[in-house]
Amino acid sequence: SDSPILCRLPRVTIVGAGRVGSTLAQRIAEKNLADVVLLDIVEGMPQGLALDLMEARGIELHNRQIVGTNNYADTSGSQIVVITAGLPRKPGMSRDDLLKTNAKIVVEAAKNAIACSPHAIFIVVTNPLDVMTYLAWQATGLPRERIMGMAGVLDSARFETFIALELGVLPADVKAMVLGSHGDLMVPLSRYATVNGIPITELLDVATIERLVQRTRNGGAEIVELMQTGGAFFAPASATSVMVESILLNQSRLLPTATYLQGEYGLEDVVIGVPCRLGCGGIENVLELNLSDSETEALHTSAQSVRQNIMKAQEILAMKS
Ligand code: TXD
Repeated sequence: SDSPILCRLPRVTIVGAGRVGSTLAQRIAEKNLADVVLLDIVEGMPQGLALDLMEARGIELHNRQIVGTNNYADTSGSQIVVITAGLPRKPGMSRDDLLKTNAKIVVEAAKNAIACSPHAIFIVVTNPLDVMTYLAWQATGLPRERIMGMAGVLDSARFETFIALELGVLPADVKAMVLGSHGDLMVPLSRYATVNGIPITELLDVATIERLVQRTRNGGAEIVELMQTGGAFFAPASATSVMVESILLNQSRLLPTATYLQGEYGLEDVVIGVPCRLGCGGIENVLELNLSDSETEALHTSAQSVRQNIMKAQEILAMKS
């Protein structure tokens, strides 16, 4: 029923029309990247959001379709499926506390979506991110090139923001990469962070860099504590939109991406964030950096905690079926 696409406008399905999902729909439509299908279990809500976004088109000067639905049949033939369905954190919760509720939601969403869009590339956003990406990979049976998670682009943007604020420079001039799992064990690579090519180690002392790294690790929780009613969504939606853009426009951007590792960095059968080139085939290649011993150790510790949570999630899923 689904034929590979070419002559159609690109279509991106977003499962979960909550705060990240609806903001992402706006970004994708207003950047003129694709038509968007917003799907949620709540009846009427995605339809209302879609109508609202459609009514902004004349003002924002674009002509992309935004459809809201509760039915997977309306998502068929999507080039990209983004999964944001699930619960966000409340104050005091870790991302791992979301495991139980979100595992079932993500597996179900992934299975339903792949059935309607067998050629799609999947981007998982739901927390705990690395575990959910692994479960979605398993549930869809997709090759690893076509299923990935968003976290590193956001974590890197947070690190870049804090560096830019500290130095009083334009955020876009700061480049940094954060690897590892999306959580307290993320691995910000300070020695690779630069301001227009100048390493931040030339510009900031060790204690300051460590303070910025800590703030990055805590970046999600800092916002949850302030908002009290959910987590960040503007920067997460922006971060997801650049991954969507790099795939749809075949930009080959090198972005930190949660991917299923097959021996890279000495890790296998686990999902974790590493630099990946994203183009029209999804993940075009996984870049293996020459990490220092302490960076490798941090990455392995991070992977170990993801592994433990994958096992927990699998037990939970087995119990419910
Ligand atoms: O860096 C990252 N990966 C993240 C992840 C950055 C920000 C947010 N991150 C996580 O994304 C967050 O911890 C959550 O697990 C998800 C979604 O966050 P959001 O803030 O958008 O949560 P909302 O506003 O509660 O939206 C979730 C929606 C809501 O509308 C539910 O009705 C819907 O998901 N939902 C479902 N949709 C479809 N199908 C099912 N089964 C379903 N269950 C809930």
